[in-house]
Amino acid sequence: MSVSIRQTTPYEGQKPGTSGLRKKVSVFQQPNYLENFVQSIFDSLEGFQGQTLVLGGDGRYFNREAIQVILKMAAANGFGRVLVGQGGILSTPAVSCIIRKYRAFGGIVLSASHNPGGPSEDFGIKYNISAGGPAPEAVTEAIHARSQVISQYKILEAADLDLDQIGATRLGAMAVEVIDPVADYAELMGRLFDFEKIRALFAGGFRMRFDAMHAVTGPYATRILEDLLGAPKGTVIHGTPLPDFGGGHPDPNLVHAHDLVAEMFGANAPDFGAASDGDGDRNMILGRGFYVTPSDSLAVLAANATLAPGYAAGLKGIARSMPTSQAPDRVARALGLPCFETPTGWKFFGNLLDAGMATFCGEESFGTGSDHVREKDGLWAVLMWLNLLAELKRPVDGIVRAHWARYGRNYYSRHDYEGVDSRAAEGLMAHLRAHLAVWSGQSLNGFTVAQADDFAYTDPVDGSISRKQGIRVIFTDGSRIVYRLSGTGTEGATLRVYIERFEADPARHDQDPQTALAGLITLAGQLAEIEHRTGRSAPTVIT
Ligand code: VG1
Ligand code: CO
Repeated sequence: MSVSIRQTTPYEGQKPGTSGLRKKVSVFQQPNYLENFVQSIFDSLEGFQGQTLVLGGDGRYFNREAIQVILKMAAANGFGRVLVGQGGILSTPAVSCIIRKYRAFGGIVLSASHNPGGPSEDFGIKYNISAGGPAPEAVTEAIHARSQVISQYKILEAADLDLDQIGATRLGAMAVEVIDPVADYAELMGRLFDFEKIRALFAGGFRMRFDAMHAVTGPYATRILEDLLGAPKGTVIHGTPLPDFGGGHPDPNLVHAHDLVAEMFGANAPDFGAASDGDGDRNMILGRGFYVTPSDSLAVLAANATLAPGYAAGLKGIARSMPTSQAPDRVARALGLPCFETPTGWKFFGNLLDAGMATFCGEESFGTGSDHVREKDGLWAVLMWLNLLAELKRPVDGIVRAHWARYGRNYYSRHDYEGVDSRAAEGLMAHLRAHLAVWSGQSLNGFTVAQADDFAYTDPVDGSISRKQGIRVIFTDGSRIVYRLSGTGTEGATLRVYIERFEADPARHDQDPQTALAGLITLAGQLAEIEHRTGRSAPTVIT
């Protein structure tokens, strides 16, 4: 087997977004497109000779082909060993877990997360650092810069490897270990949660449905919930990862997890429902006829964290992304914990977790996690909820209502306008930026603006500054409207509008969020001239 140095020319726009490089499969299938990006990753790193790389993906279309290419390139570039998930499967949190456990140099995750898969859908690639988390901005910028000047890449001339047999093999001088994708992750979960108590819960007749959405969590959920915790067979639905996710969006929200939602809001609903996304880092939590917003979920988990053995000593702090509701802040205040507000994207939590400044983190976009890994973790959140349910012996809605009664309710909703013309979206953001100073201090439709700005974040650990992370209009009663453009889409632009209002009075905790937020929703449309600028009279997705 010999190493080839192949000549190549750069592709424009190999720029990682909120979470790696995401493009249509057809873009990745262009000659050298994947190779250029992988070589740009390796060229941006130092000191990996002889070290370990973790490699796996969510099983979507092009996953296996990409893994074969990356294995040969890792060998040619001098990695000592690659740990690759059987069948090319590893969830994002499992990659993070395995990097940390085996002290790997880093990892590569192949996924476009919640975006659809298939020949005409999306693919993605993301590099994770030795701490287990997504590469920080300095690294992703270096990768992008490299991709714009790349002229050659290295690859081993070798036959494809069998990814389906667990065991050790070699690719030139590099060791390749095909590993059980679930084992290390399941072992970690067993150390954080009281599996005995959860087993007893299921043995007592507690019923759950977990929708893996034909994505990566199928094998994880089946092993952990059904095999280890004794949930009845069939608890996990859509449990086989498919290259096209069965034609659906593997996005765990009220719109895309429709089968689960129908069951949880129908007659004879199970006690607990949950779903995860393409790569297993997101979660949606449902009770019987009840939806828990991700922001509330983070707040409830933080408030009850000490019930799980892994967090019995208490939390060091809580961190949430800026657009996430302020419900977790109220818990932090009550517990006397520091609370951090970071830009959107899990990479911003890494330093806080490494420095021991935060233990739980979350995003409104169905992301929850802790310092056990450096990614958000869908099944972790589900197990954390199961542990609470086993301890509190109350239904999901009862737990959340009691939480609101104690802390107040942060009504919250996100309105997405997908596939908007990119120039119109840029224009809308520019319009908002131009008006920030004008709106400050003004009363708009009866809401008085306390502060209007473009969110900038200074990392408290390394002092790095990230600017232009979203427009915030904050009102004197703590209500907020936030606008930002998605960094994960592959078609046109997606405008996200986040709306939040606090309600202290328990007598008013039973409203529909869209009704409770109606005044702010109208104002959000007016301030950004959404209909005029995008031609859209309603959002595509409301969560
Ligand atoms: C979205 C979410 C963000 C999340 C990111 C990656 O980003 O809003 O909170 O971190 O997806 O999640 P954006 O830029 O489209 O708003 V995942 O599960 O796709 O890795
Ligand atoms: Co994801």
